[in-house]
Amino acid sequence: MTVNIRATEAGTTAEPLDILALYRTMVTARVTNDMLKTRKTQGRFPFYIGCAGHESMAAVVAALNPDDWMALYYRDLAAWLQRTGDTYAPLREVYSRTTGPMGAGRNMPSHYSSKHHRILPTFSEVGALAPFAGGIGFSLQWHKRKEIIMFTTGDGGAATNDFNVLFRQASVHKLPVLMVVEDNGWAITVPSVIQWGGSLVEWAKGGGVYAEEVDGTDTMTTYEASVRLVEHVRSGQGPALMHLRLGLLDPHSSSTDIKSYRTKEEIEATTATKDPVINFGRWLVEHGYLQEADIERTRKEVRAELERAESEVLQEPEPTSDRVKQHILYVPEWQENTSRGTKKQSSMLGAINEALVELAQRDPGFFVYGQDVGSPKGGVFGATASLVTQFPGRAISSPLNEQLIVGIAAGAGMVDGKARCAEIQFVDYHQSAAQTIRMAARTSYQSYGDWTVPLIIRTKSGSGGGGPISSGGAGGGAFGHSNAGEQWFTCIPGMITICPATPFDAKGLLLEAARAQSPVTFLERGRLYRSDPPKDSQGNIIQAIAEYWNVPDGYYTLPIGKARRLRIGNGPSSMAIISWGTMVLESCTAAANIVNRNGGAIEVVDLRTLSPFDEEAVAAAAREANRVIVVTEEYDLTSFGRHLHSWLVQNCFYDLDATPAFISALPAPAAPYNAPEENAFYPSAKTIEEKIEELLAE
Ligand SMILES: Cc1ncc(C[n+]2csc(CCOP(=O)(O)OP(=O)(O)O)c2C)c(N)n1
Repeated sequence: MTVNIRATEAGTTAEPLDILALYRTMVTARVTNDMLKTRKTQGRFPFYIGCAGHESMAAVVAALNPDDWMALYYRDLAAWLQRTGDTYAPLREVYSRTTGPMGAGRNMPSHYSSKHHRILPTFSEVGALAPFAGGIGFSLQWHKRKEIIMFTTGDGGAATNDFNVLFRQASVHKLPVLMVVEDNGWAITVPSVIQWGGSLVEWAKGGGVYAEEVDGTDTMTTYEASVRLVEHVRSGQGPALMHLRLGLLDPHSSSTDIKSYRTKEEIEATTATKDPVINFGRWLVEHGYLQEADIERTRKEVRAELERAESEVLQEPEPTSDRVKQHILYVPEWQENTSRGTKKQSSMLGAINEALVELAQRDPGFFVYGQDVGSPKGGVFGATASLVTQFPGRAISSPLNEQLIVGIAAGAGMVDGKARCAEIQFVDYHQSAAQTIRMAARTSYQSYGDWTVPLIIRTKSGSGGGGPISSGGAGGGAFGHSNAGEQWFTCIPGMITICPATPFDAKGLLLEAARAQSPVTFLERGRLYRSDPPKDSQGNIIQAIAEYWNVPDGYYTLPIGKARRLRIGNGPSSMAIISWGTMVLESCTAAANIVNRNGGAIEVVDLRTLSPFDEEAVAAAAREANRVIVVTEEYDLTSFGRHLHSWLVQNCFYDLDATPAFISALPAPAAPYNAPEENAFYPSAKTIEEKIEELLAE
């Protein structure tokens, strides 16, 4: 029987509600839950987290259109079933079958995910999908699409930074986002009064968001409220928040003993009054849609169907260990791509401006999002100045919140399958976005390649303004403005990290980064933005690298993961210096000074891409020179430079005539502001020169 509940609502485009199908979906969720709970206690799999008490979420999903986007959390089995109708999927995931659509058996059960059904990949980190959901909403609005996104979380989840970021993304930009807080009264053992002060609804309204408190134990009330809220969002009036009151009928998860933190009376009262499946069944009988006997008959039918499905699923293949490295990283396959444009002398900042304009020209969906980037100044460093003039609206100024920025670009990339660019003003300030960045990089692995997060994070990094360190004071960036940054990104599986040293490489690599399906961190060294090519101590420009200050007009790309090998001097190299960014310029100066004095040649390997780095080039350089120095601007603690040094020892030991040397900044938080301490903090051409002399003498 179909009840066209929304037919009376003027202007609605939604499908009429099939009330009995909705009930059956809720029963299916509950019966699946009860069956899997038992299977867990029988030791059939390691973990289960259930949905009992949250089945009315099916009614919220019924108020959405099938092409709307959803970011669910682990209690949303009913929402999953209402959208997909796929009763096999929860069984496939719980039994880790390769046929599982949420991660091919790779993730814990109840982590809903399906690109096909527009369900974002649920993370175990509570609330972590929220900033991505804001990015999805941003993209839908940008493309003037009719779909909306629903984000769900528990009452505990409402307290996370991530959720508060989504709230701000949605309210500031008036995004088409429905936020549903499924308040079952508990976050493991903590009651929901601990999660926020006052009223959630009033809090939302104060931020300019339409909000309602809804009784989620009553399915028809939930459905009607959902229709109202969804229509508000779809009409373009901005986001809405639903505070959905529910009861938690089971323990938090299979790992929790419910009686250890909830009283017998409270559990009994919750069971008696807050069961949405029982309440809805009663309502259907009272209103003549079902007979009393239909309740038990439905349950039995569903149970029989699920047992049949389970026996089929148990015949399906299990993952094998040989796939453990699949879907970690997607480096684009480079195609030789030489620009026919005229070459001109350019700064790195000019080259970055050009690359961003090229991207905007080629892709109408490309934008840069970050603090100040939409101002005529083009961000504090001027990297988006050309974009602002030539493509107004494609450089968009954001609120001051780095997690918010990354979430917008990451989510938007998930809609389009193409990288959008987040600008983080100084790499030191990426820290509030660290979780979102890590999740973005994990997504393809977790979802077994179903979802990817194409994303570029451009950020100023390393020592402050001016030219290379040897040309003067290091810049006064001090705390908060001068961290190298690669130590924070090269340790993230699934992340590409690039750090160019020259304008030519900066443009070509930035254009290639936009082709990647894995997120890319693009470290722009502040000292290189306006730097000239490096010189030796006699003031001669070092030709081996100077040519890369000539930048062609138009589009060209350079390969990710390939180093540039620079030979300073003539003949076989007596030393290989491995570096990147500003330290390439310092290394070239040091090498030129030595070669001027001693003759011969020294090779400077400019890694360009730090992760994945060019192992072949590094090994070849070590094999030829038999002596190696790694030079990094990072502080001397666990760092990318240390990793590279250790890699050399492990892989090139028998090619080396001396212990590989390591040069870095000091093990201090950052370079101090005053010049004497600052200069003592960073390595410079002088430090490198001394080390070369020392190592050559060994
Ligand atoms: C960021 C984060 N912190 C802690 C945890 C551990 N944890 C898992 S579920 C949970 C409680 C979540 O409560 P709530 O959002 O109210 O959802 P409920 O389980 O009650 O439905 C906690 C603390 C986590 N997964 N993620």
